[in-house]
Amino acid sequence: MTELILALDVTEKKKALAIAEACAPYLDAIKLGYPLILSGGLSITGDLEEFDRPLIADFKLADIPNTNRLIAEQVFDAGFSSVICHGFTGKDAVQACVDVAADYGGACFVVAEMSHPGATAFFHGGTAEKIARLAMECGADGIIAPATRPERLSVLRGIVGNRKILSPGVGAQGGDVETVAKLVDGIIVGRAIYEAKDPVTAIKAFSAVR
Ligand code: NUP
Repeated sequence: MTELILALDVTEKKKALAIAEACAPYLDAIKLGYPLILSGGLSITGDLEEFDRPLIADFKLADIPNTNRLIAEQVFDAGFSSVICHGFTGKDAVQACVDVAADYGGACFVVAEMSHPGATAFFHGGTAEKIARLAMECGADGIIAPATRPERLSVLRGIVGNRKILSPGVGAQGGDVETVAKLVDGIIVGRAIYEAKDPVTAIKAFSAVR
């Protein structure tokens, strides 16, 4: 079954926690990024603990190996079970994230190709394929690849084999959940759930497709 990951980009802490609580029974993991961490503080990981769902840190680490390592250690110390890093920084920088994740018994996912329209300015001409290969060489647990371009998911699947593809871009960015769910290991959904009039009804609909 395809995992359902809630992108909790809600900048009002109380609202974020209420949505997480209501949606928790229907989701496999919660992804937090800068919007909520910068508004609610890193300690929100402690508040989310009671819903008993793995937390993914979407900080898209993109620094030198030492800085990536220091950030990744903070991420896992804060209670996250996975971290997302960029791959364009190269092997040593990605390896630093993968190694920290392994030390903590966690996972590292590498952004191979982004989902927004502008991403194709750089993620083209084989760049995403190169990053996906690099992620595999480093021993990453999987990649992030775009639900907005299902044909690219198939190409990248050929590189990552049975390692995971987590895919943002369904719903608000236009990706079709039925098409994408068959191609990936996890779909990442934000606005289509947390901006819905009734987030539980919305998440149930996504959950039913998997
Ligand atoms: O390529 C990417 N596209 C993307 O949307 C890589 C990501 N990490 N994301 C994240 O997925 C984005 O930052 C947001 O947290 C989530 C998608 O949210 P939404 O478009 O479903 O609201």
